[in-house]
Amino acid sequence: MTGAEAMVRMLQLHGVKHVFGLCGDTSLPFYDALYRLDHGMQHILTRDERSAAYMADGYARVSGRVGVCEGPSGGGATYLLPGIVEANESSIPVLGITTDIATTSRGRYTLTELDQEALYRPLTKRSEVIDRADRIPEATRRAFRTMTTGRPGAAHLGLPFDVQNGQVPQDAVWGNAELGIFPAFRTAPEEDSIQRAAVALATASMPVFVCGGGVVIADAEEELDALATLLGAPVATTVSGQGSLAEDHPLCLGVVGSNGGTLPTREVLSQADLVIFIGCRAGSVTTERWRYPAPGIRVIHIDADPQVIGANYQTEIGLAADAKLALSGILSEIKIAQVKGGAQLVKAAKEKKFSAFKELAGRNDVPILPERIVATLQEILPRDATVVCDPGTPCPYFSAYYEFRESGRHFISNRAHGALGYAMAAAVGAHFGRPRTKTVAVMGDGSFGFTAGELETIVRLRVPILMIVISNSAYGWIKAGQKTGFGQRYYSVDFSRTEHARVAEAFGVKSWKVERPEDLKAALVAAAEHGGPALVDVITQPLQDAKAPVSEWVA
Ligand SMILES: Cc1ncc(C[n+]2csc(CCOP(=O)(O)OP(=O)(O)O)c2C)c(N)n1
Ligand SMILES: [Mg+2]
Repeated sequence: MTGAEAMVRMLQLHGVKHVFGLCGDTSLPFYDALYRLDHGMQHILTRDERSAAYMADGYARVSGRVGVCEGPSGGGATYLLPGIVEANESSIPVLGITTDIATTSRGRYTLTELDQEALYRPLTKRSEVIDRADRIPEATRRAFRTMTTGRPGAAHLGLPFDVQNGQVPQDAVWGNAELGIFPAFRTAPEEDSIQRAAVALATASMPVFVCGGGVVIADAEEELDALATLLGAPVATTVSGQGSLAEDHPLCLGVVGSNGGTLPTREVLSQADLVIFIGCRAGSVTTERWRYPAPGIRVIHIDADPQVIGANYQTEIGLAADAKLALSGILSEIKIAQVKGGAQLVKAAKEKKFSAFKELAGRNDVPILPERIVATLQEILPRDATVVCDPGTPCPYFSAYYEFRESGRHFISNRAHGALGYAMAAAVGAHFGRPRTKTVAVMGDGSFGFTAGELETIVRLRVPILMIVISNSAYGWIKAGQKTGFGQRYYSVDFSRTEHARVAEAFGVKSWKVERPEDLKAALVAAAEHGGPALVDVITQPLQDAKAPVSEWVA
């Protein structure tokens, strides 16, 4: 068979069902193989490779399967990059396939020539441009094994034109479907560290868990619930860690940190005498630049990546292991745990946080307050809805105030790099990954401008997502930074108002524009119940005037 055919078969053998991408000259043999072979995969044609990669990312986050995206040489390879970086840094397995000029055309000023392997190398767990057709199967197996084992992450495979047309022996084409699902080949912690962790947890007076994305990635929600409940210990999460525990669980404190954390949640963290980081890098946002928890606190750190442990906090007990295996190990070792008073602390903190929120959500201010949007969506969306948030207004507001009442991946935001223009495409991918639940994209108007062309894809494929635009005619987050840190010297942050609903309508999306708070609920209900793609443009209070849960501005 040809190299292109072998690539298609290798994807199929690893359980791939969806490929997001955009065509190009160097991709013609690959596309022809996709056309000719019976493989059961759906190709989702996008209007920008950036979107294709974000779709693959959103798909992987909700499905637990490797997301696959593809694009051609040159511009395709450079445009696919942002989504690959985000996925890699967020520990999400996304395979980026780029096609390339023929190996025989290298060094001759061939159109679109680029050192793709070098370009992707620092941004992926593995980058490989395959120079011989017969190496395609082995390189693909290596890519899947790399992406789904250890700390999950992205990989890149380059397919030169002549390699796609080369020959591959039939018997080389085999794969392991288990490597299409993550995490694969989980690693267990050492016996001794499990016992020490169990003793430390049982004897601490107020252990507090701080969970990053790793708990949901490892599917360790049940084990976490059991351990936290046994101990009576609060569970805080990072933005990416939402879903580690259902957010209405009596022990779930919600999001801590500078983006979505609030003073009452921070106070609970300050009461801890032992912090257990799980699948969490203890980075700048989660820890408010390494101030909360305070340095010097006793720390247990569980992470699949040993590099993370002890990087930011001196760590008493490190468990370089899969979160599910580590937590169940500790659970089986804890003898008599005295139930701590975590539930009371959590209850008091949440009451404080939500009473301030509810007051604002109930106001009839024009422009509409962000709190009103969050509260209305909380009221009308199904429990298991997936919400994808862009940076700007959406991320901190949903992180702080929207309660995801089912554990698992129901909240998605691109927290590694926070590039604008993520949510619409990631929501499309999330829909393909979990089509039976409602998927919602909440965008800033800045983000909408990055990604509007993808409305055509959404209409063509009739993707029934609900899109909400927070319209404030500004790069509000930066404007808020100029307000609080730079004496309100607003410089080059305002743009003109776009009629997002009319733009979407022109693409064929059913749309609403809402300016008055009393009209918000009816529009959101109608849009959520509309069977196809729907968009609600909400004229919203400028972020610099809002009481956003962003600690830099509160202080
Ligand atoms: C690609 C990219 N460029 C620049 C930034 C820096 N940035 C962070 S938030 C923000 C403003 C976001 O504006 P908008 O999407 O309108 O949301 P708002 O803050 O107004 O709610 C900018 C420019 C970024 N995150 N991503
Ligand atoms: Mg804006």
